[in-house]
Amino acid sequence: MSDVVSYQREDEIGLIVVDNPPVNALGHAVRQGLLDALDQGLADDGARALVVMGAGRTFPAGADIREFGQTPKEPALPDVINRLEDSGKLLIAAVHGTALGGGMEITLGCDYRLALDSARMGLPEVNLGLLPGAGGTQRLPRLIGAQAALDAIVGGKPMKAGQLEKMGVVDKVVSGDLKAEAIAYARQLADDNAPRRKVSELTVDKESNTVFSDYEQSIARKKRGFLAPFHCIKAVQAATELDFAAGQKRERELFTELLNSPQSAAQRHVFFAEREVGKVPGIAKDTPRREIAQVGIIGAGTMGGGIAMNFLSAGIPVKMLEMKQEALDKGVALIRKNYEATAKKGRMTSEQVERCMSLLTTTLSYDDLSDVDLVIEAVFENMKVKKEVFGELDRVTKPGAILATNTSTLDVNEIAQSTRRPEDVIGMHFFSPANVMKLLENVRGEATSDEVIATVMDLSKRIGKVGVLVGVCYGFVGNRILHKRQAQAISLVNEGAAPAQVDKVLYDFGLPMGPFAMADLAGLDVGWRIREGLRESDPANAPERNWLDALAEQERWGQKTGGGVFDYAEGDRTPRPSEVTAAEIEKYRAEQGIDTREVSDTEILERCLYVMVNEGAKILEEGVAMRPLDIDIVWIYGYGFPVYQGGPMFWADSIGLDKVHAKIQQFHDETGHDDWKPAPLLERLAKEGKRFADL
Ligand code: T1G
Repeated sequence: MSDVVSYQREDEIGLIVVDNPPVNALGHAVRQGLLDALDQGLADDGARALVVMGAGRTFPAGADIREFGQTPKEPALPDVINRLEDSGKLLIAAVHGTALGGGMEITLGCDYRLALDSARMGLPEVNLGLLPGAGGTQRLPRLIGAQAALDAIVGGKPMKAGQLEKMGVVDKVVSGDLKAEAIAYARQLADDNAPRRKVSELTVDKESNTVFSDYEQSIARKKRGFLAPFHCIKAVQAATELDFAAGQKRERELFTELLNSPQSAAQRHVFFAEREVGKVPGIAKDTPRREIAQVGIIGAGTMGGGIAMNFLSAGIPVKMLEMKQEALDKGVALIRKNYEATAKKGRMTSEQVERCMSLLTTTLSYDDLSDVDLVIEAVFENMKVKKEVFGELDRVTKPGAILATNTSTLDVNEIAQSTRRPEDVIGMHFFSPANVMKLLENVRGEATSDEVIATVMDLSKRIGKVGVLVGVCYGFVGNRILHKRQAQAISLVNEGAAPAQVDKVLYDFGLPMGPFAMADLAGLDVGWRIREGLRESDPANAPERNWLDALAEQERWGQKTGGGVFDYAEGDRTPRPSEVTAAEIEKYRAEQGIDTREVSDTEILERCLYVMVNEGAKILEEGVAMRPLDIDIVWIYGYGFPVYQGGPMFWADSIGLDKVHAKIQQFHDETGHDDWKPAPLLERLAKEGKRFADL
């Protein structure tokens, strides 16, 4: 008998129990164990019906993702489920926790499905660049029709037990003791001589002849560049055109194509990376955490308000401080406006809006922050102002309170040194809009204690963020790499490319927008003011004036002024090439005596991405990022790097570091520019034929 699947009989009912912590993943041993337990149950004359269930926290949550990419071992899951469905006894699935992917497919191979009211089921394979490969694309449409199956499979979102009962997937929803409920239900079915119900023998309702082409069109924009969603549609279509066996064969072909695709390898990398970033090497699992029951926010501007919403939405009371009442009123009004907009879209109830707003209080006095557990400062990006704020916080907050700064560029160590408790100071760099963007760069200072780091990393999850721990340097991980890419984009235009050409190359690569459309969204004035500041404070090292400065000086600040690098029609965010910009670029090239040349799309892609990889390697050498996967997650959740490319460091591995290094060396030989000086780490890995993933 396998040690991950057991069989026992209780009250004339055979129980097949999967026990493979943490999530009962359907690895090889579990698949074999299921067949062995099934055979035992079928041979057990005392068992009138069989129940399949999971031990621990959940029904099987899918295939073992770690096995993908390895040589597959028999029995394969589709065969296991076909055996379950063809077995000679009534089979009931009893679901708790999250029956996902292959787990849900097992339930579809059973005659009846019972679920706890807290359970969820779904087919999220598309999020791994895959499709349900164990009969899910053939059985689910037979149960709920093609349209609803497409929503479930292409959407990949888990569904609640109650919703599934309404859809006819779950037959009974229970609460309390699942095993007892399952045995009682199985006995009832046996007593009632309930019929076997093979889902594979059902036919699929196809709502219309265009349901599949319509669906493809409906996701074309949102799923641009992805492979899996469109393979999912093809598989469900096969269910409506072929008999079950042929459909399952087609499903397997499409599944195998995806499994062997670079996209799925990238998305599986991201699945594990997203979980790994939360673990901080060197900080023990049992490091004490501080309780965060109340939070103070300094600054009620766009960032302060967005940050506050994360805590309010997580049920954590917030005290918001400002210097003037009208700034507070404006900040509170913006928070309410954002919540009401979400409610209008049906993603919140008005009760939930009121509950969040009821957790928000405001103050004009620092003394009112004496009882909070954490304060996050989100004031003007100026060191003098930051130090004044932290001086006040140091004076009023209780011992053990965590003092965090939302700075995106300033030195966290210098801010910490302006207090008597630098060990309690940390950076919490939210991304705008802070209530929407999932990424949170948590910045550890030289003195930041393990307790503060562990507390803030856990808190990141609690407020629905992906927290990545980074070190102190200019721009931390995300912006530092972004600055290098933007610099390359500008150089490429100086040398002959058009801004629209550069943007199209990166857009086609899968980024939500190119460098110049992004600059127009953020506002050309932001970068210009920082450069002007440097030109005043440090003229010797200040950046040279370029055509972007010329645009900013003409108040072409981007979308907000109807024109920046690109032109924007009233109420339309579509970037259109601008004659003003073209003229400024021409003027700049002439002033610099630049002989322009044809710039290829390949060169644009290589220069914009390889400079990111090289900077990423330097960041790893300096310890500003702990692992390459931290950089990948920062860029995926903070800058829209396509998940199906896996992040800049994973992508570089997929290209081959020897090839990346050789090109970087060539760019360095050609330009002599420091940004192209190959990072020693990259050089070493390339020479040793290794990958960043081997670090
Ligand atoms: N395989 C291997 N490891 C898994 C796993 C899986 N399916 N799911 C979770 N883990 C690990 C995870 O890495 C972590 O490890 C620990 O379990 C706890 O997870 C044929 C092709 C179930 C909702 O996509 O969505 O079936 O970090 O931190 O927040 O059609 O995990 O502790 O070392 O995420 O409570 C389809 C994936 C597979 C579900 C729990 N299934 N898992 O969330 O804990 S493809 C999925 C999840 C498939 C078939 C196809 C979540 C969860 P560690 P966690 P959680």
